[in-house]
Amino acid sequence: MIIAKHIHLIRIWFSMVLFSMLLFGTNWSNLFGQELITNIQGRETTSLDAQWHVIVDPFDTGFYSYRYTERDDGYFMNRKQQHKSELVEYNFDTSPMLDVPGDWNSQRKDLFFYEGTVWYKKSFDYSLQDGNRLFVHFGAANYDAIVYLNGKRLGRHTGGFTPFSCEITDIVKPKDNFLIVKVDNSRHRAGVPTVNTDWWNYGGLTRSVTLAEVPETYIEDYFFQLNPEDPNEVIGWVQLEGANAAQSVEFSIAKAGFSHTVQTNENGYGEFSASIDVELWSPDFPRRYGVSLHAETDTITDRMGFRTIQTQEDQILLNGEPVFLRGISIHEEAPFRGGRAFAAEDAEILLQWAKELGCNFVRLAHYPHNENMIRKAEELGMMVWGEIPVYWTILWENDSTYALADQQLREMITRDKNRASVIIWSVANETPRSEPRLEFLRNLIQTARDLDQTRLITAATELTYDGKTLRLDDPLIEYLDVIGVNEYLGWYGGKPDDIPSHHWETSYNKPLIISEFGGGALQGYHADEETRWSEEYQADVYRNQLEMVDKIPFLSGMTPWILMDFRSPRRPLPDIQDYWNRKGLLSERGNKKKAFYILQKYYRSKIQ
Ligand code: GCB
Repeated sequence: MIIAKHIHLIRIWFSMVLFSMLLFGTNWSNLFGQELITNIQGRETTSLDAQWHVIVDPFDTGFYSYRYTERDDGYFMNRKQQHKSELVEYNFDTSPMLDVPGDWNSQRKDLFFYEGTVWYKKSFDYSLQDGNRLFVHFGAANYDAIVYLNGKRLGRHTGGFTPFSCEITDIVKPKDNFLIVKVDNSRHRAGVPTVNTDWWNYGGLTRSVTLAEVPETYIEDYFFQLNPEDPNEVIGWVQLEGANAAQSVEFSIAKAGFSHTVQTNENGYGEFSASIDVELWSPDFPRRYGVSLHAETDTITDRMGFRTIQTQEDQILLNGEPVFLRGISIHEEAPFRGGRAFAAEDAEILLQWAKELGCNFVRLAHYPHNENMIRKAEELGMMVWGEIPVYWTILWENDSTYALADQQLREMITRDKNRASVIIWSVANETPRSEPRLEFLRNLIQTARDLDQTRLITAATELTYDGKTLRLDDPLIEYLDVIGVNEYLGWYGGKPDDIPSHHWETSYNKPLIISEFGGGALQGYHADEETRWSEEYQADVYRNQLEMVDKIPFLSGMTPWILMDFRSPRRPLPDIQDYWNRKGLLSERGNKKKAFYILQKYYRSKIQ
């Protein structure tokens, strides 16, 4: 199986890179990636979600000495005063607490704009069954995390939106373990994202922290997807990790009468393709099956849908049939409570609003959202665009920037590759044209294709505005399956009334998703259509945009900007924005604006 071979080679390459990073050390690297535990929800776990003690450390005093060298007695040692004369200038146990998961900015007023280090500490007891292994798994920490258990440094992870885990088998004790994480959300010019974004830099342990107990040789990862060319064939591979690497592993779906056993090699890897007969997943019929993997030493279960996604000329085909993607863009912000969303309940609210709007598709902008969102989408029948934060002005010629982007792409695909909801990977948003940028993105696209040949690849490109002609001519388009493009006629340029007189051109025979259009409105503010920030102005933008885009012959979908108002430091206008981007169709309190109903009416008319 060529697809699977490729993936295996990539995995070996990835391990080699990580190994050399471990040997030689770098500042930016993911030193956890060697343990890519996937499907964390399908494992035997203990949650560490709770209140954790925190120390806010703006000068990194717990990490650097006054000579600015790394301390070996830093806060990670969790020292306590032993004698009344002893000087210890911190104390986790008397320090305040924050909820994990959760960003710090929305939990404490004094941390609203904070960017820097916060130390987190959680104590726990654990009796590990003899012969088993234990991992600590972080759903995400924004942006840079260094993890210590019982004073020992376990590793470091950079990148705020993807999971990482590491083994603690040899360190964990039955009683009084202390897990300490230094989380730093400072922005970096060479980072991914870089310093300039239009969203809030929420810091902290923003997603769940979990202990996962597995057998000595366990199922580390697996892939199980339909062949996009043939819905009666499934492609699979499995990766075992541990001493007993060569085993037989049975993939089975009881409800579909499917069973196939594959033999893993001395590296724990085995791959196959097999005939299968399943009811296909779609937004109208989000059928999911219970899938089991039985190895000789481990078992894991999953619930997954099966579907195919392809393009044919300028159309997108779901299960072989043309589909129009009635979408909306979403940021990972919690309705009502505010801050970063992380819970299944947050996902349920956001996706139900999208359903009410008439959507069958959501763009999860501009970074990988939490896994609950992807799973809920699969359950509710919502197709998903997944994205990495290669946004605006990335340092295209910097090797460590590339490595960070590459790592986040791999981590996103590793986590979500078995979800039927995800149909498309996006590698970049609104990046300025240049040769180095093209090379950077072409390499990312190649990686995405090597890792997953069952989904489509896109990016939000930029248009050329030539009078009344909008030209899709970004050279990046050549390498994409689907053209994404952001366009803000009627908001950042021109009047809403002028929008419909524009027309679109392209020389590429590929489907188009308009990945953004929109305008801002303060919910509840009413005026005439010419008044900025009124619901009427925003509604007029939508009315005119829909009239224009409806005439684009190669249009396959759209994800207007955006479902709900979201926090942004770039939006200070008093009494209107107050640090909210107001382009939501709903306010952050869940109140619908007029434009919501305009898009809803349009989408209802599009339902075949
Ligand atoms: C864009 C960006 C998005 C912004 C949006 C805006 O083009 O992709 O991140 O939030 O415009 O509101 O200006």
